[in-house]
Amino acid sequence: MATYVVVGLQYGDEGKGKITDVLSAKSDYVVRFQGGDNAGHTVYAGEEKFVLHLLPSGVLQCKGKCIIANGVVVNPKAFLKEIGQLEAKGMRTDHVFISRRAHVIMPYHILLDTYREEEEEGTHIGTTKKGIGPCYEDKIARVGIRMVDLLNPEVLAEKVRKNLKIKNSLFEKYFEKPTLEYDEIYNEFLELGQKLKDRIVDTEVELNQAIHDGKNILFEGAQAAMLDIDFGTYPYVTSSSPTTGGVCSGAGVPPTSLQNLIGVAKAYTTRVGEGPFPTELDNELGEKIRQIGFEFGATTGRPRRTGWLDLVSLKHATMINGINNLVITKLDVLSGISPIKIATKYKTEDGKIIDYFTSSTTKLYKYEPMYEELEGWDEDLTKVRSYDELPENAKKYIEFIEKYLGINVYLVSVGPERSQNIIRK
Ligand code: 2SA
Ligand code: GDP
Ligand code: MG
Repeated sequence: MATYVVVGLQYGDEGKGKITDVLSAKSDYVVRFQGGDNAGHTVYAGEEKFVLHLLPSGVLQCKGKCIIANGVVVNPKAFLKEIGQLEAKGMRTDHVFISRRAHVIMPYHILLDTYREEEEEGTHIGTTKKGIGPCYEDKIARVGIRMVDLLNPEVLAEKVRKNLKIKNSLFEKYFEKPTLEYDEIYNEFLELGQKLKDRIVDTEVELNQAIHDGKNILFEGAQAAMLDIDFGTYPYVTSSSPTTGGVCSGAGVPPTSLQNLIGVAKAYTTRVGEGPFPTELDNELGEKIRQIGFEFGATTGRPRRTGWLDLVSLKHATMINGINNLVITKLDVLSGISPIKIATKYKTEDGKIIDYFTSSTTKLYKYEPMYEELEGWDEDLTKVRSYDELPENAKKYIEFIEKYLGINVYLVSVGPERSQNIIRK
């Protein structure tokens, strides 16, 4: 048996989709364990570009099964749309299954998410407005609708009625917005359940059997450690656990079954949405990185904020995740930039020098990153395929990261395509 977990170590968009796609060619299972269609995972297959949102990025290459496990929140309409898009391109989708336990994103979740973001006095998180937070709220409040409920007309009717009573009152009285019609929602979701019924299964049973049978399983994280509901920059986070710990509860597999914990980090940092970003480059250089790295939201198209690599936050992320294999992506984007800065410490508001991350988001806004400067390189890296061929300064950059984190970089990505990888022996 071999199990692999691919997680993001920064604020998302590290290139997890590309890495998952590459690894999935040898997988019997590729599993999403948290998040929903807020994710945007880009995969280039030859000339063709795919952006996966809810479906595992292994869907293109995996010869086995693709699983959307219990920890994911599922918008059935988004699911069918994505399936339809793949089928229109002649891709196979009969190997995609959803957990009976996964919670359903309902229209009122999307509206709540949207209205909150639009509220003048609210805390603007900069969400993707896909209803992710409100759906997880209902799950925790034990009033959520699960995939299995779509297959039971009586249960669905009761749950929709109860939820609408509360949500409609909120829409009407608090947000001063139109209310939703029961019949429309009930009928629509009953029909969606019928369309999906052959794909709704007990995924935890199958996954544990697969572990027992020694299959290759790849767990694919969405978002990233610094957006984790517990360990990220709360409240500017997503509402799930995108860390390796989230795999166990999000897919129903035991911690002892997780072997290769692969952390993906960009050679610099990006963040989309609100929240602290100590190494942000809100200037011309930041704009240059945005253009060269094509840093725009894969789901919403929003420009991503850009900045230097932050090893203090990366160390926090590798610690929480227990990462034993590191992947550095987008090294090619740094060609032509010199010097390159890397944050290794923070200066607190009272002048103290620290090298650990803080739980206080308010304080983090006031921390100043302290940088080491490394000389850059001018060479184009996109055709480099072996570590030895990299310019000396690019190697020094990689080795600086390895030394600070105490973890080996086993793959360096130098372009968006499947073949643009340097694998360290
Ligand atoms: P949400 O929608 O409730 O999960 O938003 C909460 C925060 O989580 C961030 N978030 C993301 N950050 C990076 N990438 C994501 N996926 C898309 C992409 C984003 C896009 O791949 O580019 O297209 O804008 C993603 N999904 C959620 C979000 O920005 C909030 O900070
Ligand atoms: P994910 O959410 O972590 O899967 O990442 P996204 O797909 O949202 O964003 C990563 C972007 O970088 C995508 O447009 C990828 O095609 C692209 N990408 C991935 N790896 C590399 C790389 O090594 N170099 C360059 N230039 N682009 C890359
Ligand atoms: Mg993304």
